[in-house]
Amino acid sequence: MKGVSWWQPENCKKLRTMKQLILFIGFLLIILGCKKDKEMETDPLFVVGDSLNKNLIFNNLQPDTTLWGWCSEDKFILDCNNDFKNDFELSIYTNWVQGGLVLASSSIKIKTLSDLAFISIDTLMNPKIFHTKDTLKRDENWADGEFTLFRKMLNSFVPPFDSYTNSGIWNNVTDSYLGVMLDENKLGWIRVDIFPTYLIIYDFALLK
Ligand SMILES: [Ca+2]
Repeated sequence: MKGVSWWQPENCKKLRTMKQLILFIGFLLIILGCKKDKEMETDPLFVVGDSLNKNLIFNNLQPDTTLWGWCSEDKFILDCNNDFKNDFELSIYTNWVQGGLVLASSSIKIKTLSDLAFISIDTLMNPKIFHTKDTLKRDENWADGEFTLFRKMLNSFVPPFDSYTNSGIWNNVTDSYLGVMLDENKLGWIRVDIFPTYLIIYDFALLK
């Protein structure tokens, strides 16, 4: 009986199909491997305040921006990823009485300006305070909308008169960072000083 040769046309065709399948699987594995590497590259520990991070879009305000909001709202709008679309707004309004000698009220806020902008908040809806070298994670509590950083109100109507009621956790907080996120996964920060009657914005950054 004659042996069956592999080099019959039908078997050659099968061999070609198998080769193509192996090549395809190999190609698929390479693609998946690259994707995993990329995910690992873009998901490192994000260290707040690390302006040397090469994956950052870093905006250093020169000079630093101070907002007073003296008897009218003063605000600063941030475009963290430089795409000409507004992302966040910091604002202050202070109201003074008795010829500007006595503070009647002060309100300092941050708000998101786009659907894909979020602020890291604590369980009481206060924007969280971060310091240099803190780690910001994607699984923080994130929220959009308007949030009070600090509010101060003069009590003129019930005892004890002329006392102040404070709310918000950003009371005399210096060289600290707001944690922000854009486009659902791009982490960033805004570095500020917040005082009861003014605030200073130093720089802001966002992962590319
Ligand atoms: Ca933007």
